[in-house]
Amino acid sequence: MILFISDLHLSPQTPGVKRMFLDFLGNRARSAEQLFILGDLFEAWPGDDCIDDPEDGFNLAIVDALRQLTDAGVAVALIHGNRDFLLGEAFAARSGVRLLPDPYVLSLPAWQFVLSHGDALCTDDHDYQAFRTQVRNSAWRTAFLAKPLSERKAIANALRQKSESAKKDKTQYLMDVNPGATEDFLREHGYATFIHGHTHQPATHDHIVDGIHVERWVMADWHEAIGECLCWDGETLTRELLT
Ligand code: LP5
Ligand code: MN
Repeated sequence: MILFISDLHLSPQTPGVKRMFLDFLGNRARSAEQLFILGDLFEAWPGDDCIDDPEDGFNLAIVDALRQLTDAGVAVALIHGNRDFLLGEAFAARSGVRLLPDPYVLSLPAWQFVLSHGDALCTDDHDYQAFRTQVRNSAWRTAFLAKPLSERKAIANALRQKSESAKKDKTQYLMDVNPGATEDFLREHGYATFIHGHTHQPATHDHIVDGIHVERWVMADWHEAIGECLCWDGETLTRELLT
């Protein structure tokens, strides 16, 4: 069995989500062979040195819980989100989680999936795409990570606030995937079943691309009392509610 989760936005401000996630890792996920995390596991990740932040043991507790799961033999893999694109090799080594490229094609004996966070397809949001190009650049990344952790945390907080206020002025279509870009994406990935998060608009969409039926599963973000995982049992994909 393979499980997929996305958009938990873990932070000390949402203890209910943390509790559900630790419960998920200790119970539901133990019976899986693989767990895929499709981005935005964390509310904001300012660099891997935040694991040992002396001011905050939150991230260490999450990394340790992931390590217990990977040590128990469950293969855990992660695609970066727009909040945690700075999760790096130190995080991977400490947690046992494998970092995947975005998009990632998951070829199984009975089915093909393509996995992504989903933000790259929100092509109508020009402000966001410009921001994304800037921060995903390796020179920018090196310069940012050279700043003290306290400064990076302050920048991340300021950007979160900026993002929340910018979103108030954006119409809904800007914050969803672009239909044409999505169709091209499905074609480029051989009409595989597409699973993504990011938009916080959970639904299962039916696309007809070049006369071929393709499913697109949008995962839900987690809230204090409710979360979601998708489960592939080898034949069917189903949504499971987590509480
Ligand atoms: O995240 P969410 O759901 O609120 O909205 C996203 C887009 N916003 C973002 C910004 C993140 O929320 C900020 C997270 C920072 C954590 C990273 C840690 C450290 C990195 C620091 C980087 C400097 O991704 C939002 C989309 C929305 O999804 C839907 O798709 O609309 O996009 C924006 O809000 C972007 C704004 O429109 C433009 C922001 C311009 C900011 C310019 C500052 C540049 C500073 C660069 C370097 C210091
Ligand atoms: Mn996102």
